[in-house]
Amino acid sequence: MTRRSIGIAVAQMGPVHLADSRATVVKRLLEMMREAKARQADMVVFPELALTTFFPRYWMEENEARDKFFETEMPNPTVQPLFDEARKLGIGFYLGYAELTPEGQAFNTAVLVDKSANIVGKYRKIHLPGHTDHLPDAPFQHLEKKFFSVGDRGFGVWDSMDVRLGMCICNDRRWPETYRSMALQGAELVVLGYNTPSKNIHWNEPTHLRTSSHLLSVQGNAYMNGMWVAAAAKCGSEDGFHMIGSSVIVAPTGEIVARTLGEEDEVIFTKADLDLGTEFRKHVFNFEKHRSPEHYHLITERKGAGEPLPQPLVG
Ligand code: CDT
Repeated sequence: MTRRSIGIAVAQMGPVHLADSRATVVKRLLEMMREAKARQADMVVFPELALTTFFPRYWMEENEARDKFFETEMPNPTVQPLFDEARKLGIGFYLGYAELTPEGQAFNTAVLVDKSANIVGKYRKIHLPGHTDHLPDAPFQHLEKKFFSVGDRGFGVWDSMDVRLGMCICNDRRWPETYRSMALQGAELVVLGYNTPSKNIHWNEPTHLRTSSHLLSVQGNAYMNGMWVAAAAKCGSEDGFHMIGSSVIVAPTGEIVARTLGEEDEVIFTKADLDLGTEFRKHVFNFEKHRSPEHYHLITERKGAGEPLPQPLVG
């Protein structure tokens, strides 16, 4: 019997510098989209905030950030060639960008575009890392909490390109709730983009841990939810600020089946066997059979850690 599969490509991006125009970036994305299609991809995953440098590292007022780095329309004339090429080639994509709504709300957003170049899904990042104040002694800032509002759409899934898929963005990938919320809606694949600085500005975290914790997060959550995960980095040194690469495609086994080698623009591909996920969700992670939500109430009742729950006396 033929097994269900989807061709997934991840298009990692090397650095985008402050001086790089959106048009130059779109050219790079187009080139990788064509390569993805040539390798039989049904869809290609681009990074978080793919169209510009990772601007939350710079201190500035909101208005300046909005003028320089946000999109008020998607698609817009600069990004339109990507939509046109997707329609021509018959390939879907995930694209992360900074969204400014007509009402003036700012989000760290990703869209899911199908093979006819229709936007079929939109996700707004929920787990925003960083801070709102200026940290003059830090080597750089991480101002996502200043520039963006927390996403207002929850964790959705979409049936598109013959797969049920969900989206998240960067820091979301470190939180188990992200994947479980989508797995409980039957997600077979989660796609995401990220910009992860190799230095932690809050403590002296050894650099190698930045990559290993990224991999642990996506591999562990892929396995524990019986799903495929495809993660695309923007990486390398943007105007001297280095970010990790290691874009990956992870199977429901938790194993990495494709990983980038370098820190430049690079496409990786796999033909993902969707029935493999079904096996995991039928057996070890059969939610219906084995989950006990009556014991999980603290997960939605509490935000931070609190007092222990009263326990019956031993015996
Ligand atoms: N872009 C983004 O969300 N980056 C974060 C940095 C975390 S710093 C503790 C990430 O999770 O990769």
